[in-house]
Formats: sequence, structure tokens, C-alpha cells
Amino acid sequence: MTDLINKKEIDYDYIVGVPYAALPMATLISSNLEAPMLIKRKEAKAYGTKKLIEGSYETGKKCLIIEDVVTSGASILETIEALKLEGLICEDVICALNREQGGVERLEKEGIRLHSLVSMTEILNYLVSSDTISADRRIEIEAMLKNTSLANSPTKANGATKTNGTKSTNDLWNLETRKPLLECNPLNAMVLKYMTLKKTNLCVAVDETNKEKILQTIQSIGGYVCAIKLHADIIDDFDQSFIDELTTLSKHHQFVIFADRKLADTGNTVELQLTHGSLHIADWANVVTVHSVPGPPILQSVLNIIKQNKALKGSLLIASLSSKGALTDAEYSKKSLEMANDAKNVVSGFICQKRPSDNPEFLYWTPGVNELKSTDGLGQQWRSIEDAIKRDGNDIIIVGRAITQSQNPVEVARDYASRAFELWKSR
Ligand code: 5IU
Repeated sequence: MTDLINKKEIDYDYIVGVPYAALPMATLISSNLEAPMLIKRKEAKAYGTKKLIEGSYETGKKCLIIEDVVTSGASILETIEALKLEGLICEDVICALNREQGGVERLEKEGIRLHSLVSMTEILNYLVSSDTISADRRIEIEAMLKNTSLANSPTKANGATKTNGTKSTNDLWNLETRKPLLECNPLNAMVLKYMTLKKTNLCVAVDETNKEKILQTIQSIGGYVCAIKLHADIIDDFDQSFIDELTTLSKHHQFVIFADRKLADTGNTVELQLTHGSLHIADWANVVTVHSVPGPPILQSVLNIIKQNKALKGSLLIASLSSKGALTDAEYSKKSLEMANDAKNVVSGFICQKRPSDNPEFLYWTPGVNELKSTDGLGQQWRSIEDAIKRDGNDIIIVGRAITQSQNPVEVARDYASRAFELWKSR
């Protein structure tokens, strides 16, 4: 840190550590630089001088602030305020680690420059390049850091908070804590209601091509699912009567209607695809899948339609696919996550293989689940319920043929639902 101060040719008269953690650092720096040090007390003494700033100083002189870790910059600003009251000037802060959680921007607004020895990005780059952590873990850590809204507002959730106001990862995944966060999103509120009421985190993919067969299947397994996923474009006789019966079944059995449309076009086309043509998805589906490949504008278009108060309440961004050789690598997932973080009113969660983030505000849906087979010979990759939920951290399993093509779809659906729900609750 001393070298950095010299290299940057920072102009200062006194060294001041932010109490208390940075005081030993400030002491060493002051000794190394042979520069006078001042100490800011946390509280003014009740006796003696009653001063907040200790040391020998003259007004109008410059202080160089020393801090260990900068998160929001709040304690630095507190220190600077006390120094300013004594007529001292503070324009530069040296810290060991910049956690990149808004501190730089907050200090900049007050005309203060932050110089850091290392940033969180540099640490993560090193950890990934030295193979100490995986690229996926990096994405999770970055999501936690980015989720400053949680770190700064413990009132948003009811669970126990640590003394610094942040929550531990386990607290965040506790359903009680997570519930109010998920309920901020209309689609997630609906899904969570059905999940907890019916004790199921199973979504069945009914990939049949005939409306009668689809409705029959839904009628028989509807009690065990929180959602039914459809590919409307493969239904030969798709029409309004199908929509009406599907909607009635969804109200009766209480499940979400999920159109796996995988939107991937420019904004105007996406709006038309959601509202026009023979499928006019937004009129009957509660949630639709969206590819992140066209970039953020696609989400604005989906939002425009959600705002029209139709059946459509939210979307799921595809962070990764289950098919062999999918191009959705860690970098792609990370970029999808960034898009979602900037559009939480549109994106309710993700379709993913491994959960791309530790943000509990999203729901993580995963296809590629089958207890008996690992592939269909057409590129699909299946894994067990346990791997999907425990190992890969997902919330909802999307199961197709393992249920719909089994001898007894009702029994298998019941079994998948109860196993998946137990695993989810015990996570
Ligand atoms: N689906 C996948 N993998 C993906 C995505 C969607 O399997 O990555 I994105 C769809 C395809 C099918 C259902 O409708 O999920 C899974 O059905 P099976 O369990 O029958 O493979």
C-alpha cells in the first residue's frame, strides 16, 4: 500500500485509518512513509478532551484515508465527515481490497478517489486461472456480490441477519427467508403458492401432438405438478377450445401453464410472436422461455406484453441447455445472469442445468431429468432427480418422457413429485 501511495504521487499531510480494522495498517504506513498519523475515534471520549480526532493537526491540511476492505464506502464517509468538521481536506482513500459493491461510485459522488491494491475481479480472475475455483463458482460469487440490494436491506426478508446486515448463503435458501423475495415477482408468487400448497416442484413436459391426448394426460397428473410445459407448435389441432379446456384444468388443479416457445428474435417480432398468429401465447400461457442470445432488448419486448395484463406473468431465461454439445458455456450463462439481474420484473428465473447464480429471488427450472435412462439417442442428456436438485442446485424439475411415456404416468408423477420435493426441502 505504501508503494501504491508513492506510485500514485498522492498529496497528503496526515495518514488516517478508518477505525478499527485499518488502524494497524495506517500505523505501519505512517511509520514507513514517516508521515504523521491522526486517529478518529468511533465515539468521542466522555472525559478529557472529548475530541473525535486525536493527534496534532492544522486545518486546511490533507488527510489520506486508509481502509482494509471497501464494500459500500459507508464507514469511510463517516470518518471523512468527522475530519471535515475539523476543517481537514479528504480527497483520497487507499484500501487493500475493493469488493466492487458500489463503494467506488458512492465515494466518487462525494469527490473522493478510491485507490485499491486489489479488486474482487482480480482475485476471482486469479482463483479461476489457477484452477482454485470453477468458472461456475465465480459466477455464483459475482451474483452474491452484485446482489447488494440484499446486503443493504435486511428488512426485505425476515430471517436472521448477521451483525453486518448481510445473510449467510444457507439463510438465503431457507424457504421462510426466500418466500418474500420470490413473492416480489408475480409469476414466482403463483408458482411458489402451488409448490407449497401441493408439495410439488415437478413440472411435466407434455410433448404430445394431439390436444385430446394432452388434456387427458394433464387431467390425470394435474394434482402432482406445479406447472405443465407445452410446445404449442407441435399440436396438430391447437385451437381456442384447447386453450379453454387447458385454462379450466389449470384453475382446477392449480398449476402454471408454461409455453416453451424459446423466443429468440428481435423485439418487434417477439412482441408479435407473443400476441398474434395461431398460438397468441400471451393470452393463455403464464410463463414463456426466452433465449438470451438476442441480448437485453428481447426482455423489454417481453415486458411490454406482460404489462398488457394478459395471462403472461413472467419469463424464464435460458442459461444453459441439456443437449449434448450445447453452446451455452459458463460465459454464456454468466451473461444471461447479467441480463436477468437488470430485468427482474421480466425474468422470473432460469432454465438451466447447474444453477447459474446464488440469487434466491429467481427460481431455477431444470430439464434433463430421468431416473431410468441417461440419453434418448437424440442428444438429450438426463440425470437423476437428486443430481438435478442437490448437486446442481435447482428448484423445479422439468420431466417429460420419463412420466408421459411410462406404463403408469400417474404413479410415476406422484413418485417424482414427492422425491423431488423432499430433496428440495432438505437442501
Ligand atoms: N428442454 C430440454 N432441455 C433444454 C431445454 C428444454 O429437454 O435444455 I431449454 C425441454 C424439451 C422437452 C423437455 O420438452 O424439456 C424435456 O423432456 P424429456 O424429459 O422428455 O427429455
